[in-house]
Amino acid sequence: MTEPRFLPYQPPRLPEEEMRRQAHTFYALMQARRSVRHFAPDPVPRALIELAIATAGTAPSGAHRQPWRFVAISDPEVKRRIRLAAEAEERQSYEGGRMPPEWLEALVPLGTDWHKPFLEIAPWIVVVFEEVHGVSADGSKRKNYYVKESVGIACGLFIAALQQMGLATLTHTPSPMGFLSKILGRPENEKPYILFPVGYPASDAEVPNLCRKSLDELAEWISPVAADPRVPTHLN
Ligand code: IYR
Repeated sequence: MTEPRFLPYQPPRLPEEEMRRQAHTFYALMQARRSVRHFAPDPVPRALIELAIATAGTAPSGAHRQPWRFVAISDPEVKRRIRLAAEAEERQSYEGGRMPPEWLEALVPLGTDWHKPFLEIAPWIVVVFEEVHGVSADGSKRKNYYVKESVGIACGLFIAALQQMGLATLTHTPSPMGFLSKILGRPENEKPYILFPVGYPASDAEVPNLCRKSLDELAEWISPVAADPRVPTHLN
């Protein structure tokens, strides 16, 4: 058993006005984000992808196991193999009866189909693997905790980091994703979690006309009875 060890943690407290300003700026940045399926082929420096992955790696994780692995691909040959394998699976899903009519109906507003040209056009594909269990020095299995939650949070930070640097991405989950383990030669304790094409949006990129839920629709407040029953929103 290792003993717990602690360090002081005293990040500076900002004046409330400054907190509000920074929160608004970040909210506006994230509100402007859209999932993109039309990418420009322009290259993106590896250093930027490194920073986005490093940012993702700051996520909290169950028992601090950090159960994630990011595989970043810019090799056109490997991107092509991923595209072909993803399209073969997606074709089965869309046209081979694997997706029930209700699901296909739900995707109509997104305009998606089995063609995935972005997997070749985007300069980078980042495939995130969840580490289902760790492997100790003696080769035995080491349990991980809250793996899906931890990797999901890491992916959220990855998306935010890309948005902050003006890059676009898409949360893509070709299904099933086993082909990614094979093409990328990943060990048995890693399972594909999500795939992100990353790049600049194409100059003629379009996105579906969707609305996000308003704050009223997505939040509930449990406040003391004396509090103002209709507090004005601070989002404007
Ligand atoms: N994986 C398919 C289908 C798909 C599923 C959901 I849920 C989406 O939000 C979008 C697409 C595809 O990528 O086309």
